[in-house]
Amino acid sequence: MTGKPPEQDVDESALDVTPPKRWAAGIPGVVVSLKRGVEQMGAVRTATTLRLLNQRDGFDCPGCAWPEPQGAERKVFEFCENGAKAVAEEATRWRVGPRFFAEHPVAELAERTDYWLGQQGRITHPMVLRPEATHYEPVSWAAAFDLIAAHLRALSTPDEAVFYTSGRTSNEAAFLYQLLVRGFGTNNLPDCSNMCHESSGAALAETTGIGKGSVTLADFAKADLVVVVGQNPGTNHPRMLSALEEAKAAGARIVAVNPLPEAGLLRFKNPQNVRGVLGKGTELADVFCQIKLGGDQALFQAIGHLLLRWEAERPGTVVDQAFVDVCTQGFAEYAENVRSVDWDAVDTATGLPRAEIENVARLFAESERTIVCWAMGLTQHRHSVPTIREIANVALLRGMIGKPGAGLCPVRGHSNVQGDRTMGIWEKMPEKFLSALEAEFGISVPREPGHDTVSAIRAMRDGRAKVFMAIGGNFASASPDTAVTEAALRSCELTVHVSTKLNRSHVVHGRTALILPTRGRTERDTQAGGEQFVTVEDSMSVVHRSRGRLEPASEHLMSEVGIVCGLAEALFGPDHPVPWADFAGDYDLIRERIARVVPGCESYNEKVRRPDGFVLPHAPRDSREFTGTRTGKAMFTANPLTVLHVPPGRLLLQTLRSHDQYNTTIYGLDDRYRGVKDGRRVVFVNPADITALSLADGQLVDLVSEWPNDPTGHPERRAEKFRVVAYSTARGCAAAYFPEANSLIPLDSTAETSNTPTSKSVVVRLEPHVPNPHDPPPPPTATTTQEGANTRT
Ligand SMILES: Nc1nc2c(c(=O)[nH]1)N[C@H]1C(S)=C(S)[C@@H](COP(=O)(O)OP(=O)(O)OC[C@H]3O[C@@H](n4cnc5c(=O)[nH]c(N)nc54)[C@H](O)[C@@H]3O)O[C@H]1N2
Ligand SMILES: Nc1nc2c(c(=O)[nH]1)N[C@H]1C(S)=C(S)[C@@H](COP(=O)(O)OP(=O)(O)OC[C@H]3O[C@@H](n4cnc5c(=O)[nH]c(N)nc54)[C@H](O)[C@@H]3O)O[C@H]1N2
Ligand SMILES: [Mo]
Repeated sequence: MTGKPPEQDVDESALDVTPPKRWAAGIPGVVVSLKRGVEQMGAVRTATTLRLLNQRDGFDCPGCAWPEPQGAERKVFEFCENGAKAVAEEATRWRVGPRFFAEHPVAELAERTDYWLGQQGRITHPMVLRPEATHYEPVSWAAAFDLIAAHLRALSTPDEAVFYTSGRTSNEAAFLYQLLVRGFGTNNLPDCSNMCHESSGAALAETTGIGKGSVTLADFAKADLVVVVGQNPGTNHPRMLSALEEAKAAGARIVAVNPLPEAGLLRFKNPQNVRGVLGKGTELADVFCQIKLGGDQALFQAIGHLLLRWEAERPGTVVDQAFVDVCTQGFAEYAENVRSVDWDAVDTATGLPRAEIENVARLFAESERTIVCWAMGLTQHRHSVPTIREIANVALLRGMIGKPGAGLCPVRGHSNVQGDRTMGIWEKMPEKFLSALEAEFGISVPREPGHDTVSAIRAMRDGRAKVFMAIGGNFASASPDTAVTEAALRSCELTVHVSTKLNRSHVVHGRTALILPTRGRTERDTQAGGEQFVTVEDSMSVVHRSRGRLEPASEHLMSEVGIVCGLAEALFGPDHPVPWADFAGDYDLIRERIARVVPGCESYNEKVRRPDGFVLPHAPRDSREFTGTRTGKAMFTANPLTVLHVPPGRLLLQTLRSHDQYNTTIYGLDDRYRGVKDGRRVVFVNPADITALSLADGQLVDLVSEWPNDPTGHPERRAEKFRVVAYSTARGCAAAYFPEANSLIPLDSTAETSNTPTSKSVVVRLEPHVPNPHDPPPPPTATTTQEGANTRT
């Protein structure tokens, strides 16, 4: 056993700020990953565990959904710094058992940060918090399942229960979970994707007929232009940097579009090659467009406008007319819309010089093979869906879907979020899936769409939902409008969390609360039928096996599959048409059913046993067919331009991830690339805005979000005590970390069509913090940056 979890909680007064880095990974990344591993797992366990990470006979990284190389391309060490941290978190030797819960009343735990809670270790026993009790106490699995079943049966309709999923759940567990929920009688299956790539799914399903990306990993080495918009791969998808490096080596240009000059987009020191370790690394972005938050729709409209103008000047040189004629519809309406683009609006929305936009448009015009990648910078705005539609328009115009080295690439977050959706975790699965489920199992399932994340919170808040169950995730911290979400959870009769680690959702509980501890990806899963593996799908639709080898953190853990089956047996009794007990003993039996219900999964058991698994069909990618759209053709769309207007004296705030967290799991308090150390309550502001707002670098401020349209009559929300950090960000745009800033995001401020919270565009004012009697003494002042050190040069 090495070290101990922290006893003290975060002390923000230790915060230190230095100039940001201009390159990512390399040796410091390796050192950090090993250090974290050894601290939490010990040296031997670190070595054996990391060796299995992302290998064919090993387990899928619980970090991001970036794919593994196929065939001989796969390296002996196929992981990144942040993947190693994710593994260390799960494979930690620290434990949270009955004694811990006896020593810490829930009221005390509720005062702790997510960081402290997560660092305490793996949960070892099922625990219950009874009505009015002050402490969680151990409970048997059987009693826990009976308790949930009794609460569910007592509801006046199944729609009073909500079943959340986070994207780490395996395909097998997800398939059974949605079967349980639909068999019970509701489609209330919100998931983290509602807050994540829902906008991508909505826009792509409408325009290409399938809500998934059309690119494979091999396409990167063939591309001649890769555009990375609204994504920070150096932190959130570090293995993507290797793909970018490869693209670059093969001659591709890279364009980064981001309000922040993220280190990983600028230069990459690949820890896997000599040049990366000893040399200066590879310069990645050829062009960096420091765009304003929410300006991407305008940018892509302007690019479309220029492409059409150049086509008119030299017909036959820019538009892929053959593709447009054969494969698409709606071109005329689209062309009409962007022909009249309002350049003043483009200027206001993007803040980019006209020449820079022309330069990027020129790269699109000259490229034969373009890939556009994006993540949360595009999906979490009011106009996210039209923004992504606009990217699809440009790709269609140039015929960039369904050919090697080209395509649309929404880069997913959670390692199996895409697989969970394929397996039916969605509040509005299509009729075809639902009827296949009925035919396969001889049950009937409801058709009425269920709650997504935001509407689930409203339902709990308004007393229309009384039981909340989550398989993974941290709903309390990940959701918007923290005060509203927490009150919603607290108003439930029962909250149930299937979890590996302690988090805030366990201490913001219903009248009765259960924590059901589960095995993680890294752990061995032995059942009646022998040792099991599970399957997952990555961001590029590759489905493959994952098998852990470590001894489970405690003998009392159940697998997620086992938990779903146990609950189903308690709820439905022994005569149910679904053979739950058999499923729990042998996961091949679940996969046989998946093969018959889920499109593209025929012969599933055989195909997932192939060395690299198999790739799910994707008609646009495979054969340039767009059978999934309304018209059977790829759809151009004409979208009115949205320009976000920020009142004078206000900033537009985005909430993003530091380099030392996995969503609400806080690994540590440093954001190495951005130069922040030992603290998280910071707000990054452009130095010119700091001056214009009469603030000072290093000053403590309260962030007050303003949303006059709030339908619940709360136009303002306040988050206290953030330190101003002078930083290179687009003018008028600020940034703070998720989840600390979630309290500022109004529940009802969501994206059109996808209903995703607008976590990347919140209007805020910064008010100097007025010390109150509870504040600790102020820190010494010498630690913040020298004037301008963090700004773009
Ligand atoms: N280590 C680690 N890996 C992770 C995660 C993690 O927390 N930690 N989370 C996982 C999950 S669930 C997800 S969804 C992904 C998230 O991956 P990212 O989307 O990279 O995550 P964010 O930190 O939210 O970063 C958003 C990026 O978009 C930029 N941006 C914000 N608004 C705009 C905009 O309006 N326009 C443009 N052009 N850019 C904008 C921000 O400056 C930032 O660089 O990562 C996954 N991988
Ligand atoms: N303001 C703001 N809010 C955001 C975002 C943002 O950018 N800004 N991003 C959004 C995005 S993209 C996402 S995806 C969501 C994330 O929302 P969630 O997926 O709900 O949150 P996580 O923090 O990923 O969940 C972490 C918890 O999962 C549990 N866990 C970990 N591994 C396992 C496992 O193997 N099995 C089980 N059962 N449990 C496990 C642990 O108990 C851990 O505490 O947050 C969203 N919220
Ligand atoms: Mo995500």
